Amino acid sequence: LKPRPSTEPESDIASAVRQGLGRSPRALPPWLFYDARGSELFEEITRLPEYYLTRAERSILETHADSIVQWAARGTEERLHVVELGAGSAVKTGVLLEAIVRRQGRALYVPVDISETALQDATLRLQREQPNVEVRPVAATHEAALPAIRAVGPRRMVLFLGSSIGNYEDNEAISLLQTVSRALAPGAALLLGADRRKDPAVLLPAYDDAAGVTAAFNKNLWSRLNRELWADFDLDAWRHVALWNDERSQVEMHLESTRPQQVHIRALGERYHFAQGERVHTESSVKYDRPRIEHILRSAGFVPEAVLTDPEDRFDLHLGRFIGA
Ligand code: AVI
Repeated sequence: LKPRPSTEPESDIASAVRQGLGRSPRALPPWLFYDARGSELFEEITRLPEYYLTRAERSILETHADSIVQWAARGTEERLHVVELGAGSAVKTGVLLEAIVRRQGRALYVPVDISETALQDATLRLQREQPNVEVRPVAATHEAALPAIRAVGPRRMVLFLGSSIGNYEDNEAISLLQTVSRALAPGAALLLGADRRKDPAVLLPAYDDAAGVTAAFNKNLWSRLNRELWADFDLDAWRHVALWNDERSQVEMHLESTRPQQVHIRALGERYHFAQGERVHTESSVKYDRPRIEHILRSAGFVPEAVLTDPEDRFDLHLGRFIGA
């Protein structure tokens, strides 16, 4: 195998890794986790006893599905259609789609995700389980998905669930919502899941579970680079680290080098030296208080109209109405 000829443009993955390992301290964007194996491991995480986020959000959706749909459809007789950003396996969405079908007989559902395998699984399952829902999957970044979102028709309910917003800095989250809102008309509804700030004794196990699934999810990043960028990361020489950053109100995941080592990434034509104990920051998951999320919503042109919470008071589902930029 030879490194790619330098005249060819680098793939998104190659340039993200070149940038991330070139800066100090080193950090990589979390979207790199989601190759087919990474998406599978994430699904496993959502079923872990320690990872309360998915269960909490599901319980909110199950309890309030009909009133959420009523709220989203307020002020219009038109059919409501659903766009989901970062849909993944779309398991939680089923309960909302059922409520929409109860209201209007059928629905159009556009799941957007960068993982094609997760989308395929979701589409096949929904087609089997919910024949009254037409599924139009879009494997793309949010930006690239805008034309597909516009094509859904004027009355849209946009879902951004699972506290995925927490993987972005606030200014990035605002510009992501602004980008999406370019495809929305005033009156459109946004459902935004946000994990709440709480005791690190609850937060940290959710990102460092006893069965080691989150550690495998984090380390799978190196397996992906070994395969896709012809790198030679030795997985045994790295440790999964989850820590609480109180000042930034976020759980952080890092990969820590357990010895001094050199890694060759052939597709980049680079060798990287890592000191013993050096960390590569792989993900931040912000934990919110309500004013912080409301600020993000307002800055992107949404009025926060209501918040729903799970019975254990851990997770919030914010209902925002788009009023225009
Ligand atoms: C997708 N995202 C919201 C998850 C989170 O909680 O930040 C990803 C994850 N990382 C480790 N565990 C789960």
